[in-house]
Amino acid sequence: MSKMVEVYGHVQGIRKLGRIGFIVLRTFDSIEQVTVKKENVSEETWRLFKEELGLEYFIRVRGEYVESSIAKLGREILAKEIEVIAPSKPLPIDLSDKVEAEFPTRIRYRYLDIRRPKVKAILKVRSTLLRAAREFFYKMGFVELNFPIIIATATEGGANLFPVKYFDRQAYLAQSAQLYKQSAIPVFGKVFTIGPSFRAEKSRTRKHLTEFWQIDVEKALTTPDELMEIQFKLVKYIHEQILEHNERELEILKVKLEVPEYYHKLSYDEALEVIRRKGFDIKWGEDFGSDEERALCTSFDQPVFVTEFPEQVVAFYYKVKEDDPRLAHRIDMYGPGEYGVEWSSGGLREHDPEKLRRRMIAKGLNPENFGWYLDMFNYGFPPHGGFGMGVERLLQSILKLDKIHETVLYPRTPDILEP
Ligand code: AMO
Repeated sequence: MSKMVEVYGHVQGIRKLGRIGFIVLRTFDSIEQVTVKKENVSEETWRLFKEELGLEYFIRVRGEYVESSIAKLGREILAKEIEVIAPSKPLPIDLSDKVEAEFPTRIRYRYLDIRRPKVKAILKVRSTLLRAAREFFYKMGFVELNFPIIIATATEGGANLFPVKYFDRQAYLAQSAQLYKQSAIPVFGKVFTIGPSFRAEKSRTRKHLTEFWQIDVEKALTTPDELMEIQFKLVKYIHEQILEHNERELEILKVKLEVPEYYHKLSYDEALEVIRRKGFDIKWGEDFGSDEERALCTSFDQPVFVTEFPEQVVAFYYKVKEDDPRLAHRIDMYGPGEYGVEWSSGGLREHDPEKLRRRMIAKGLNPENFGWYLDMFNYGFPPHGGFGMGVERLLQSILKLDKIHETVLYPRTPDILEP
């Protein structure tokens, strides 16, 4: 095997011995081993290699591929010529994955941190997750839509809105696509979007971001069972696609991915029992906090759906159960195990404008702020339901990451606004 090649990449590692040396070259899609021998290169290339070249220099290497039993790819490049395209300052953080800098330092230099193989691997898996979700819904005949980000009202309750000055009016960043995805139901029947949500929550936890992405889905004439089935199949397909396309990334991240085989379905009351058995004193009518959620997730090794939440903990747009008005048709999905978190929330929606108006008032919201939303239900609005799945939380569970921040290129939290 001998073939002349020209490769561009960053110097990820460099080792200089007497008349020979090695470069680990990180190209955009692989890691190449480059061997530089004094007798094979010009004086200028040898000088450059010995005296100038440093970590993260972006270089062009011309040489030939030769077989190698020690290189990972089974080949190495025997350099003939090296050219520096762009030099690099000495690095403020280690990028080798060997010594990980403290988290705040990594974030400060996130534009360099993302060059680390581990971070790159996470972001590549994220890309597969998004493509798989999109593919899944296209195959099922859903229409992909885009909803406004600058909006006039709260969609998930008023507490955690980011205000935006909109000329002489007050606007907000969307907490979700909720009201808008519902508005498209009479037209398309099956819609989805993959887009950002913004929440001004001062939660400094391993699973909260102020800007996160949702796979937001809405379907006419659906049932709780169908919504669970769709979500389970979606998550399964995402796992399968990651297994198929990200073997190398999973190896870098040392993750053994297991495709979900089936799911558990518990009522809220049954979930309370599981949580109480783990020693938590949660009262009927309370939503699950982080500790309760953890107790639930670690009780299972397959995804779990919890259905029929108490009416007082669900948002105004959920449908109350007709035969038991203490309960509403909300369904949450949880990932299993140590890294399990709430993957999604969803359920059936109320489409009777008068009932909706009353629920808004009961929940302390002013129906006047929801004029167009309430009005749209007066024009032949089909019954419907849907869900919003958190992209970062799902990825965090899949890749068994301690911090959700690792799943985004540039995380946003109460403390992080730059870069
Ligand atoms: P909810 O507010 O439960 O529901 O959000 C849906 C999913 O989004 C993820 N998520 C978050 N991820 C990171 N940081 C956060 N601060 C954060 N908050 C939520 C979670 C959660 O399950 N409109 C409804 C969905 C629907 O009913 O269709 C909604 O927004 O994974």
